[in-house]
Amino acid sequence: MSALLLIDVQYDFMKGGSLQVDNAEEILEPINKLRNNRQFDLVVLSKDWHPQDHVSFASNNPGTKLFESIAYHSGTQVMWPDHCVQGTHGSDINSSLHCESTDVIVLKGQNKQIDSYSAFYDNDHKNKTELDDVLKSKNIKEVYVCGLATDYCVSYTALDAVSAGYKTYFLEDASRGVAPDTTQSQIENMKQHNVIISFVSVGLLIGF
Ligand code: VGL
Ligand code: ZN
Repeated sequence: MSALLLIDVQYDFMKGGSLQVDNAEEILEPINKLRNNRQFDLVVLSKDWHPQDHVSFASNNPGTKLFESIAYHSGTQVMWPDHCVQGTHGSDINSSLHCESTDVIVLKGQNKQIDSYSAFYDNDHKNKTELDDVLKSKNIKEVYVCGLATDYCVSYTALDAVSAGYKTYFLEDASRGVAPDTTQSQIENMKQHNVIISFVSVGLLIGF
């Protein structure tokens, strides 16, 4: 059984959003094409879902600068602009993404004290979301991961998927990153950890 994991395809990560990722809109067409052409046993949509007082917002850490990394008990924490605040338009999934009523939504980043890039775990790996249980309950063995952003939530999710024992594909043309250097290094990191790097365009032509 296989699942498609669509990571954080939310307005705040796209054009006009508070943490916009370059060319993020370009992922909508390949993802929608993929869904029209291949039946997955399960489709999961993750949503970054922060309280307004979340630790990852520079606005909640006086004296810090946007995008700098600060030392934190769980490692380092990047100071992000306010984004994906629960219930705001920016936290909504882009309405051009083809969704179905059977899709499962997984929320992450709800604990104000710790960030959660992966859709499986908080960054300190102490608390998990329901994602692994949902996948196990449907007997999923293979996951295809894509969305926003490659260098953060997408790669962290793919790396946790490998650790949890899933055969894991990263779909590069259905993902975009925050910055070119971290995007490249995280793609290398995924390769080294047995994530299979693939493309929707290839999957549609010859199959994955
Ligand atoms: C993300 C930075 C902060 C992501 C979420 O979805 O990749 N990046 N929060
Ligand atoms: Zn976030």
